[in-house]
Amino acid sequence: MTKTSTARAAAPASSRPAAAAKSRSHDAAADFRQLAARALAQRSDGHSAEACLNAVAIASRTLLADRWALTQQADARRKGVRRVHYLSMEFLMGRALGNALAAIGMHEQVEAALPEGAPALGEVLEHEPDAALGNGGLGRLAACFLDSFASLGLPSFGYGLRYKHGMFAQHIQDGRQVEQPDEWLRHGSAWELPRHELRYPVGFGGTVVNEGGQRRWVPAQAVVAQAVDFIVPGHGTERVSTLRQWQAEAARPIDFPTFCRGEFASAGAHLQEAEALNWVLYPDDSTPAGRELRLKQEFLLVSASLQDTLARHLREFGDVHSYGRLNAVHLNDTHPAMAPAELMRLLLDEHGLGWDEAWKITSQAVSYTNHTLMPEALETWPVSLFEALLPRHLEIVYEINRRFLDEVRARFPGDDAMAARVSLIDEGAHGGERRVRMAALAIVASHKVNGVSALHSRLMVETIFADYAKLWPQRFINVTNGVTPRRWLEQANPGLSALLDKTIGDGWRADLSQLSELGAKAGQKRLGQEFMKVKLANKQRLADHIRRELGINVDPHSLFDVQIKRIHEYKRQLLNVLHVVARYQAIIANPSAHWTPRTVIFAGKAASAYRAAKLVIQLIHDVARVVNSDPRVGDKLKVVFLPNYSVSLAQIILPAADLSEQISTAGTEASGTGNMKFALNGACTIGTWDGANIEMAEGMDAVSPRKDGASNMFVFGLLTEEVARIKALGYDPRLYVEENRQLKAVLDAITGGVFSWGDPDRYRALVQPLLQHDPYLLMADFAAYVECQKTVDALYDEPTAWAERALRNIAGMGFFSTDRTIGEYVQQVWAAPAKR
Ligand code: 26V
Repeated sequence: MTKTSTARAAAPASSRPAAAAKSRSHDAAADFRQLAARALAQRSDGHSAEACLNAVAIASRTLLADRWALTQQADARRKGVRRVHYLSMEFLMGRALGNALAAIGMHEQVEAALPEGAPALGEVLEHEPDAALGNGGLGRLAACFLDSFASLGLPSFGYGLRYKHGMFAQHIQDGRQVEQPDEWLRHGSAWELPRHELRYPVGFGGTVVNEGGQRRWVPAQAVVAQAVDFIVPGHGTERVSTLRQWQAEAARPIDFPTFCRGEFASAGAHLQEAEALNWVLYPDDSTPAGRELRLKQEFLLVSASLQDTLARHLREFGDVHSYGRLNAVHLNDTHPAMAPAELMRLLLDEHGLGWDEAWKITSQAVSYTNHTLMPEALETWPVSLFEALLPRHLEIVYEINRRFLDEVRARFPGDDAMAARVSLIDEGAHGGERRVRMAALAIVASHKVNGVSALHSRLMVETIFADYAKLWPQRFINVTNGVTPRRWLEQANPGLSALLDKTIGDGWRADLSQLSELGAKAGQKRLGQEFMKVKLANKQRLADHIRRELGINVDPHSLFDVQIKRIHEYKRQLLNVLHVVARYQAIIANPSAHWTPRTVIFAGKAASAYRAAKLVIQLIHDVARVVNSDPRVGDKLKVVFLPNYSVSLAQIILPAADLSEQISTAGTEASGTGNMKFALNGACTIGTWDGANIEMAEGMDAVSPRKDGASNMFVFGLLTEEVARIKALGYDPRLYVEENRQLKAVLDAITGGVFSWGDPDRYRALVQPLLQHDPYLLMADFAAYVECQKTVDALYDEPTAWAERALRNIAGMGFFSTDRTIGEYVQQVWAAPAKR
């Protein structure tokens, strides 16, 4: 394999529309209108929003399907092109129609196609349910990647599962979270393109037999994976990408004789069993129940996707030997980490390759991104379960491990502890069960492993993966996350987009680094005023939404202080609440003093089994009830929890935020991507020196003319190394409470029942741990956080200075586009030849 052939391989195709495409556009517009009109005429429900949505989606899908065919033909012609396959259990896509119309430029056609009496386009768009097939940051990142794949013209496929129920719907009853199934497919999805020609068998269980020296897996259960495509439109290009999602179906129809005997349930039991694989998206920290189903889901994704890539490769090239050179298989976290074992099985058992060649191909193809340093979040599977479901894969894992540990022992002779630490098998010391370590499998099989921010990637090789980094230092790299500016600025914030277009031109959509041009203009008073006007309009829109949803009146002139993300102890929503309570107490102690009015807004879901996170949601509601109804407080402080956080809700909240809360304990948030979306929309950040906050602050300073070391971010709290040192010395949170009267008063109020109708027990499970272990150091960071919030108030009291700071934040965000992120993956991961 030559280096040039690989380097050429993953290079994005031209992303600008060809001249011929322009001349076709008139026909395309007419076709589009006709398609929409026909689809609408075929409906039985007149011109309802639902009908209009469906009709416009069908027209868009048809146009995109044509583009899909042209893209595939072009890629197949570019012999030697390396395709990227992004395997992910989660794609948090949100709504599709607004994005599609922006991408294909058919807004006007839709306005023309909607008949008299139909709802306005805005209302039609809001009728689309979110495709919430992801939990949070990891899934949304995958969705942003698809947008960049398409917009950069990268030959690529996203592979996922077609969950019937995505992220649960969050309802709030008496201040408590109640989960309901998400029924996003209730009315079908006009976007889906079932590919009935693409069906692959996927097995589970059974035995392994020897046939003339060749191992062969004979599964006990077999399902069929059916491909259902979602076409991802590119912006500024006619190229598209594909999200291919697998639907499991029974391999056999109902058992007819059984049915005829009247035993209906048992006649179709295997149908039910197959379809159950697609029932739900598992929340990230789920309970042990359903673990087997989860492992089956992961294998379904891996097996069907790899068979699909192999089939395409064989169709185009005729032989399997060049697979590794021409296919990148990327693992989004360890959820698809069974891929190397399955690829080895397919190459060894189905295609008859020898071990060495199969392993070379596998490691050329596979790469892996780690998304968390939390040791408890690193996936492992009990060997017993693994063996029962995937006996041939366990054999292969053992053989990979045997060869790997030989290499380790050769390089670190006598260091048995090292071999035990890096082994793919956790031998289950202290009576624990033996388990397969999926991160180890992913690392050993990959030619590149990356973290998602500079800090995270450094900590990854210094902590959880230190041993592997000693073995293969070149394998570990950083690729800092990003977000797509199309969804998160152009579509979410039309007002700010127009202001940017006027100020620096419209090139930022395809080249976000152009935002830096705003740096030199951030101090212009007129621009600052125009920015504040746009922000106020966005805040008014959110205030209207809050009034409609919750019946709470908030003042759009108050500082909108926002924390929206999954509820997790390490993200420290509780620290935010402690500040709110401190502020409330200070206000009622001195109501006539000057207070910068604030509206503190929360949104986020707690995993259904996560007690502490659910208690935080309840506490927010209890505090909100007391604060919002206290006449001494009035507009000085309001607290709002917006239920059922989602991509589309984020698109309303983010443009309206003044202050972005990114306050995780240093060293715990791998990157964060919400932090980037806020800053892009002109919110200032209050944050710890964690994840991508660090690079964001550096980006903002780089566009700042003042090089006096003053940060454009409100940074507070302990650094990662300080957190580690304090913990090593024996952290005692009580010392911080004893020293800080304000903190003590806050905790006393919560435990004294001030917010819980006098019930002192309600929040014991939240507050007690703060005084005992406080693993996320809320007590240690509280004073610095409250001080920092005072500097926020002071700046907000100076609108000109605030606007300048916000504009500088936007100017510093040029680096954080997924276009840049994907460019780095292409250069450093997907085009890189595997050097073993
Ligand atoms: C999962 C779990 C499960 C067990 C309990 C603790 C725990 C903690 C975290 C997680 C999240 C797992 C993976 C994940 O979603 N990571 C997120 O990935 C984003 C995209 O790279 C990144 O921006 C977020 O910082 C990171 O948390």
